[in-house]
Amino acid sequence: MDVKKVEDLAVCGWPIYVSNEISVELSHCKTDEEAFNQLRLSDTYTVVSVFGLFNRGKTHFLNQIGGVRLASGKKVHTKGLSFRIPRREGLNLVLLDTAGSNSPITEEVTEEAMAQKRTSEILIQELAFSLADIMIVVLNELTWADQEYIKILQRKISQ
Ligand SMILES: Nc1nc2c(ncn2[C@@H]2O[C@H](COP(=O)(O)OP(=O)(O)O)[C@@H](O)[C@H]2O)c(=O)[nH]1
Ligand SMILES: [Mg+2]
Repeated sequence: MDVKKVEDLAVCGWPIYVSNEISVELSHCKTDEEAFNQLRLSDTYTVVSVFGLFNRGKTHFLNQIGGVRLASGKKVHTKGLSFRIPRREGLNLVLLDTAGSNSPITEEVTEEAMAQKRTSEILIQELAFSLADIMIVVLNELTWADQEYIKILQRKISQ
């Protein structure tokens, strides 16, 4: 789900992209119910959300633990919120990847673009936080920005 701007929700919504693998699998389904049954999704999931600043290796880590292939790399930026369900028997897990905080603005850097970036990052973090059953923070190298980020998460957990 590509959460670029909070304001888009009132105008055009946020686009949801489905992996090629799932698109092919659902191509013959005519209704949402048929699609749901085809995916054999469970009613209950444990959501594992990965947090951390931009470019710390969140997507790389999820790919390693989940046996999934989400796009990862210095030039590939995870869009908003990225959900992946490793479809293994008896494993009701949702892996939730986030765009991460502090990623660069990809359009003209104006005051407005910075404010929009800040609010959309806060929203993404809030959504991932409220959905999470298990939280993993990926650090890689530890900077004071990471320490501050952890403090904010700790404060939110204890609220
Ligand atoms: N070899 C190795 N590469 C890593 C590790 N963590 C991150 N990277 C690399 O660092 C880059 C950024 O990782 P990515 O997962 O896209 O960062 P994200 O923005 O936090 O999701 C990618 O090129 C990864 O392959 C790690 O533990 N080992
Ligand atoms: Mg990523």
